[in-house]
Amino acid sequence: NHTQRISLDHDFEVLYEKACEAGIETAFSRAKQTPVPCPFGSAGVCCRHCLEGPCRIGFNGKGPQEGICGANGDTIVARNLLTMMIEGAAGHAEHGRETALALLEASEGNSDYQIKGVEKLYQVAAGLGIETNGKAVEDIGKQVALKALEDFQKQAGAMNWLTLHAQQQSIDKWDELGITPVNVHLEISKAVTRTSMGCDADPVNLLLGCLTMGLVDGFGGLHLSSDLQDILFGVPKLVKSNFRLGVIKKEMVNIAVHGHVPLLSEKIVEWSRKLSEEAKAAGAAGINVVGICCSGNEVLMRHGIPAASSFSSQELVIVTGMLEAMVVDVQCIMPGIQKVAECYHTEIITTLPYVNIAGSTHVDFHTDKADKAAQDIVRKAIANFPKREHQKITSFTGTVEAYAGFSNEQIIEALSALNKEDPLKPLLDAIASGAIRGVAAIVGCTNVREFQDWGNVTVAKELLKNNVLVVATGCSAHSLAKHNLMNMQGLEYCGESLRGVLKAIGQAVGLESLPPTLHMGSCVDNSRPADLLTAVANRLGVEVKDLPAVGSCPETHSPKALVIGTYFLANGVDVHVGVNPQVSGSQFVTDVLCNGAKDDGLNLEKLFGGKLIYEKDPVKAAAILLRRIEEKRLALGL
Ligand code: BF8
Ligand code: SF4
Repeated sequence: NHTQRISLDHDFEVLYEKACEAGIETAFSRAKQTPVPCPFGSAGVCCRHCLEGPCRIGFNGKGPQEGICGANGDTIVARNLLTMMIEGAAGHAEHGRETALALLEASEGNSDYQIKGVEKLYQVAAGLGIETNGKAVEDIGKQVALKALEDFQKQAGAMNWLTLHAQQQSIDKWDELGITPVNVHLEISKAVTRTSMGCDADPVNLLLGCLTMGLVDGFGGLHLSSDLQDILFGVPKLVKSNFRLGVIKKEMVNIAVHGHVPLLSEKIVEWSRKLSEEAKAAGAAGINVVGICCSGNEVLMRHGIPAASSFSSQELVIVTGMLEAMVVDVQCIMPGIQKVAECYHTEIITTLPYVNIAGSTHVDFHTDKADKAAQDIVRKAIANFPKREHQKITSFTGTVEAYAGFSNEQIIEALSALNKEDPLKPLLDAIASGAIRGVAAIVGCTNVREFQDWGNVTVAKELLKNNVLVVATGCSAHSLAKHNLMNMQGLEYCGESLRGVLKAIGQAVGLESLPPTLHMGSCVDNSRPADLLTAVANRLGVEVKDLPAVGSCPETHSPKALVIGTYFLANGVDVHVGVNPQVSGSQFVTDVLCNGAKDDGLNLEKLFGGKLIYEKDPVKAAAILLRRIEEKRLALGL
């Protein structure tokens, strides 16, 4: 019975108790104050798209069955779902656009950034049909950046990044359904329009709109961001680092980087190293940067920066009393951090003009003054070190080792050690022989209403036990790492044949083995598992939808996770969510999303080849995913 517990990670339970005793509110305590969420919102039947409402549809046919305007439950539920998709896709697309601008500025030389991933630049340029012969790196960088920005402007055709990464069969299907996105901003603006009062009132059409948002997210958000970040900062390579609260060091100036776009956190890492003498002059042993959420994943993947917390426990990191500054950029930043910080010496520093938190410090951050901003921020943290209240400190010694940095380039490099001519072959052979039954991406969040890490870890262990190769991104990667699933200890959870494959590949690159699960990065880096699947499908001459591959988001919290899932659904991959996706108020919408190909009526599986699986119990969810993997194997003749 976990009702009084908040996390599988004991350190956070210690801090939660401490916070409760000190009367400090956190998301966990606020969640306990409203144990039951609003039933109308939970079912997706509450509409507040105009001032005649809010309207809500009564349950079981009782009470109003239409809003004032006549919108029925199916329309309202589908429209609310699309609203969530828009929100998720907009966040990722804005991330992509900012990165594209950063690349343009770096290429034009008026920025504090340079292109570090030259090989990736050539590869992306070639994919986009950009001539590279005899051109300077900056020139090519500029052409690539302009092609990326076109995906926010062009008025006809398909998005450049979609054509760059999608399989032709998928594009044909999307064209036929009329869901292929033209440009990110056009599609988002169209989707906002169609959800507004008096526009789209056809639940089927609205759900197709959700799929367009999935494609906008997948290509304009995920792929575009990962590609351009790899170009700017380099492609991640195998690194070893640490997780859990022991990564916060009592003798050091501790700075947490939190948010998503790595432009800021890259510079914080750089300047923390450069300014360590100043920290020593202030009486500290040096400067220690730790990661939270996806910013944490980004700097872990490229610099081996240790990770302190995933989403749901972000406020509790401050309760250690040892954080001099928490620097944030955008997304998944709880406003609650400011009030918690006020109980300690911690300074919350916001950095983007459109993400401020009342009461916090703001240091304006832009690519042409990134070095200056990062120095200011690091110096603020150093200045806070002497302000620590020693009686309020709770320190932890435990850390868990974890391997990360599994970009596709790194995976291919490892596989090349086994087969230089045809690197994918060892992986395909393992799948064909059944040594690996299939591939699962465990992605997404931790959610304050869930027992932290439990769903993520349980689904992973169940799949590993059954010889499924597991890759992870986002906050779920934090969960897996903290519980030994990214170091060699966790190999004991793998089935024997999977363990054999991991060892063979790992030993080829000088490790004892690959870790049981492969950390592929942040949430935008869900582009990486997608690219891996596409490469495997192309090599086999099949479609992604045919592969024994699944996605699972056991502790979903963010609309971003829902829209990432929708991107995978549009590619025919089954997607599991462990948290209510808020569509139960419409049987029709539920059927379209969750029914199988053999069921009556229209549904996703019939159209694309995969479906949404909503299952709260992680053991049952894993069993369903395993069954789906076996079904796809069978259909492939394996
Ligand atoms: O983009 S996994 S809680 S931090 S939404 Fe947020 Fe979910 Fe974490 Fe990263 Ni992704
Ligand atoms: Fe009510 Fe229709 Fe307005 Fe929604 S759009 S609040 S259902 S009147």
